[in-house]
Amino acid sequence: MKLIGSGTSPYVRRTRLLLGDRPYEFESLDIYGADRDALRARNPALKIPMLVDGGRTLYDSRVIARYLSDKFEHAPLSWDQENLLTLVDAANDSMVALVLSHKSGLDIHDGATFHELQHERIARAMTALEDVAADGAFDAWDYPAICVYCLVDWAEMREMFDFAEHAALRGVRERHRGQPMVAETDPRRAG
Ligand SMILES: N[C@@H](CCC(=O)N[C@@H](CS)C(=O)NCC(=O)O)C(=O)O
Repeated sequence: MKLIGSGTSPYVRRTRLLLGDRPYEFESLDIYGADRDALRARNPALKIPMLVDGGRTLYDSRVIARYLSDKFEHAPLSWDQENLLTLVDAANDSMVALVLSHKSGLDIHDGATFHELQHERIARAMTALEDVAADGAFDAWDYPAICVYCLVDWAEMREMFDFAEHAALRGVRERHRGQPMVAETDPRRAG
């Protein structure tokens, strides 16, 4: 298997944490710079991660997780867990959109409808995740916990969210920071 991604993407990191110590090759792409053509050649959606296995290329971390779950005969996620992943992805996608807006020179606090919709979605989704985290939904190191860990750690690194009022989400990070491959995949280590 080959995983194509980057050292900073939270979606790539969750896939690396799911793969753990299984053997695979990791190829890092600079998707907004030197490796843009390589990305264009491999994924018309122009996003990372991608997983290549045999003759098949899979796009999207959630599809990759489903594929790996089938391949390694893990129990499927429950519908409640799928909903939690949708909340994680909603918050993370909106944060990525705001980071790109900021990198484009826009003021993400200018009151523009596009920016306000992202801020509102992030606030709602993070509050919902905080509530279930407080009830122990991410206490076990399973795929939903991995995705929450990657979101919280990346949001903190990018200064995209103030966790002062979200003690349970901070707790998920503290609880799992020693899990296998977490230190090795820290986005702060990527150039
Ligand atoms: N739903 C996708 C989201 C992946 C995603 O947004 N990746 C970002 C990197 S963190 C990306 O490739 N962004 C490129 C872009 O938005 O142009 C997944 O779960 O894999």
